[in-house]
Amino acid sequence: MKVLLATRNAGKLVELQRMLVDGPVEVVGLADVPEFPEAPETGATFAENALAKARDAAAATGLPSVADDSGLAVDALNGMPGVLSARWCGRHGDDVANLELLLGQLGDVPDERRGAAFVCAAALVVPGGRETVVHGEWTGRIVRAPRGTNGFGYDPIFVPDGEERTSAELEPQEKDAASHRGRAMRALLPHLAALT
Ligand code: ITT
Repeated sequence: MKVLLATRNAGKLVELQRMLVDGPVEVVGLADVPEFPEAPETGATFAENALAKARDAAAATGLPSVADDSGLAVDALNGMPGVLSARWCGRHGDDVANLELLLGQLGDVPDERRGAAFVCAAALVVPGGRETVVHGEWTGRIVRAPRGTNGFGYDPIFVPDGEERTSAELEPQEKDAASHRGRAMRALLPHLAALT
């Protein structure tokens, strides 16, 4: 059974493929299917956006589709950038500008008030069938300067609880074992297995 990973974010795609490579289904990316228009991300929640993206992909391709909507919720910014994480600086997908803006907004906020969480909602939509949404969260804090080259997005400024390294300094397997996306994908696995 083929399942489409409906993301245009290269960093996410690498992680999703890595997590599902030994899973119960064969995963394909958007590069393997005919192009279709990108769904606008207008939802107020990660779950709404993930479902909208997975529904669009399933309708356009006829394949069971998985979409991930994720972001960083920063305590001192009342949970922002949240669903706006990919375009916090005003340009979609400019990871460096997003991260620099966020660091500037936090400024000198003391360590004890630099708490944050990565959040992931993952949706699985089967054409004409079931819709499933699962969640994963990864708590930690925001450091004062970026460190590390692994991962993508806000990884260089996020230190997970119990760690001194940023998530961009973790090995890929270490990130997957603890991350919001890893948790969500492990929750999705039984639903993927049920497709076969
Ligand atoms: P698709 O909708 O095509 O999947 P997107 O980049 O638009 O791609 P989102 O709207 O879900 O996806 O944005 C997620 C943003 O949150 C992403 O651009 C990163 O900046 C950030 N993010 C999510 N997961 C992350 C992770 O594991 N590490 C670092 N940053 C992450």
